[in-house]
Amino acid sequence: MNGAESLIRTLVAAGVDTCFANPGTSEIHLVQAIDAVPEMRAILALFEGICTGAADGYGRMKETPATTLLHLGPGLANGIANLHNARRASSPLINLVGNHPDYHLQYDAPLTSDIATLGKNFSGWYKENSTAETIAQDGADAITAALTAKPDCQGQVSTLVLPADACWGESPGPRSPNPPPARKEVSGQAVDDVARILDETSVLLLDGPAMLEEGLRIANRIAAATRCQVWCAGAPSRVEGGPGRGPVGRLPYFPEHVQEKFKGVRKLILAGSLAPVSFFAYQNTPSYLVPDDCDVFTLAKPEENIVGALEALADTLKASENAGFKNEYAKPELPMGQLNLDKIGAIVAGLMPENTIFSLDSGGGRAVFAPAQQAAPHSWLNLTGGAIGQGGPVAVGAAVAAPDRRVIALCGDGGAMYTNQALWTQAREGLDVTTIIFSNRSYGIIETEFWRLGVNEIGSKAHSMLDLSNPNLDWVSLAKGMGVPGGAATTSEELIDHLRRSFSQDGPYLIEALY
Ligand SMILES: Cc1ncc(C[n+]2csc(CCOP(=O)(O)OP(=O)(O)O)c2C)c(N)n1
Repeated sequence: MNGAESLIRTLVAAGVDTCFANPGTSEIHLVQAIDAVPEMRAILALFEGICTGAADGYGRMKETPATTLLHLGPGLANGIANLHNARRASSPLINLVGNHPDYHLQYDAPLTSDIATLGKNFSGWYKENSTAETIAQDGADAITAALTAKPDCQGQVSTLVLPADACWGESPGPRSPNPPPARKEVSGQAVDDVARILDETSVLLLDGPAMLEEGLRIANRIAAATRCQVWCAGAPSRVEGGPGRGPVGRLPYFPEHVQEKFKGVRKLILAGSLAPVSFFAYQNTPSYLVPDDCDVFTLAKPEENIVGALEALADTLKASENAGFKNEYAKPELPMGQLNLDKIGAIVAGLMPENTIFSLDSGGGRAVFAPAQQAAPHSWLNLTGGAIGQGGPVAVGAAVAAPDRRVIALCGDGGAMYTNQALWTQAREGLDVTTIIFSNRSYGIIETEFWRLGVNEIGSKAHSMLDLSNPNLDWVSLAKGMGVPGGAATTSEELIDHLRRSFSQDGPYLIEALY
């Protein structure tokens, strides 16, 4: 058996059975090995940012890694923006990147580049000197690393750069999986310290696994027992929402709104989160957003057992099992007439199927968050690292990971153009993804930021850098050209019709919502 096949068999034996691929010549033996191992699913994407974003979405939903398959430095470079988002999401993910053998690198052939400088940027674990002897064990170690929470990288992207001769050389065969890594437990002292100080002036700030169903339920029991508030960080990788999962206040985007929200808060308790900082620097606002008169306590660090710490805290407080919040559905009324952001939010929340997975990008999709909270059970995947073009690719991976659930990608027209090839993979794989394009034909948020930064006139050249018209993007035609049906909506009635049509049929659908 060659090295490539020993690697693929090792991955599959450990449950890593999905590969989002865009290969080239240096990966041919890996392609051949994937072909030879029936349990490994291969999904082609036509741009590497789709492969990396899809692997991120898959990891967030499945909590086990998928792999990418990328072509040397340039292929990896094309995928980096979404690997940055994946690192910020702490997603388990394994990059397989082909490379020239050592003896070929010295000649500086055209595709030679410094892959380490690219790969170490976002990888918690990086290896580039595999041989046919070590490649299978390297694969097992890449999985362990991908599943390990670490304080220094806060992410679990493993990158295995594979010299072609490690793939084609004779190997000793596959390796057994390593034992699964466990999160570090929080000390009883930390739990007791927090239990002593929690009161109505406290905020429990959640992130990471605390945003899943169990963590939210326990946090709301603690809130009911102590009258503290429960907030989540600005962009947790995945938030479980819906009736019965408990209310959670979300930190706003703009720093002055965060400062406003902190009024009256004297104690901030971090549960898997970091103290909030401003997304960008502004001349008249601080970067660090915790007010001077608010003390910060750490219940659990991001790499620790956060849900276990919440459970121990609830036990210490003797918090009742019943957190007291309502377990009822509250579907918004469907509005009529010309679309605006609030109406789109209400319509999507009003019609969303149970257990929808939302994949958020730039654009107006945030308007869906609040109305969806009590409308139906769902998962919400945030834009974690601010690198736009995540929505479509993450939707691909989420749909592959959870084929029995509808995925709704909420994308700005600007952000969606970075990675519109996601539509082609959705069509080819028959994925149940409904894409809503929030079409304002501009880079709207940047225009807003322009005014905030004190620039009170946008000249014609500046305007042309923010304007997406002339020519207008025809999203319905773009989607059709990649095999995805859909339509445009300027009114609530049209949006309602398109959503109903999409939810009544299998496969992808795209709606351009002009507002
Ligand atoms: C990879 C990357 N490139 C550029 C940006 C800067 N950027 C932030 S938002 C934005 C425009 C978003 O436009 P759109 O998706 O149409 O949403 P809108 O702001 O109009 O609601 C850009 C270019 C970014 N965040 N990430």
